[in-house]
Amino acid sequence: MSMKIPFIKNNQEDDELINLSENIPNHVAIIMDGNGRWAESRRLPRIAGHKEGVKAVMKVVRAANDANVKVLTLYAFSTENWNRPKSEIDFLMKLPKEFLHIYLPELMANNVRIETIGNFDALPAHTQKTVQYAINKTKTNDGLLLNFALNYGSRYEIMRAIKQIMNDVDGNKVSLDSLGEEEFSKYLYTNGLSDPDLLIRTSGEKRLSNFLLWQLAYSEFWFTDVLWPDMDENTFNKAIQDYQKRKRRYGGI
Ligand code: V07
Repeated sequence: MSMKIPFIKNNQEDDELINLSENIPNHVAIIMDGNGRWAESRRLPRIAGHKEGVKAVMKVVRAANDANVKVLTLYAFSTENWNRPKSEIDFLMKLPKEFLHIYLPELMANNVRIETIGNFDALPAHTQKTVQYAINKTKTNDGLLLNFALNYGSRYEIMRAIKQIMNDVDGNKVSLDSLGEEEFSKYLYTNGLSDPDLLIRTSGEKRLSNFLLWQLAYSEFWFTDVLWPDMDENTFNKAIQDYQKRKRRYGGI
């Protein structure tokens, strides 16, 4: 990974230098949108956009690691994505293997830990096997947590939490009177993680699309027209700088 640069020049609007080491978001979540559009604009099949998107994932992992971000949660496959053509789903389900085949050595060398959130058991067996291998292999790494949302849907996650809570109330493991927000959070896939400080969505769409509805309650949102396969270290750093400026404004008032 590239060397850390302590000061980088801010965008053109003002000539201020922003210290990249201050007010770094602990947890960044990203909706990786625009792969299909990227491909279509090049008269390529949609899957060519997904393939190109894999490279952008690694660029952002490097940038997040360099910026000292602790958790990076990436929306790789939603519960709604099952409505896509079978051929596209089959292709998407092979991407974890493609990604890990190329990049797992670099992730290991940089102490990155891989985890997932979502309905893991409903993924194809071959995908589960590949991803589980990477989770096991990286489980003692104590650097960046690279958290893939795979077969993730926020409403499903919340319903699942409610059902588990009702079960635990039945079994006297939890009492409804003592159930608060913090206790409720423990029933979500993100148990143990702090909420995202910053949400990024690419390709100009400004929707949550069933991503981390509970967890994003207080997060800063940052949108860009850049399509996911064109995402790089520079655009990621812009998002971080914008976040830093917002935080500094709060501090000044
Ligand atoms: C997927 C590539 C990025 C653009 C958005 C959708 C397509 C990386 C992974 C992955 C998942 C688990 C893992 C290692 C890598 C991935 C899917 C789609 C389903 F352990 N990219 N990527 N998984 N896309």
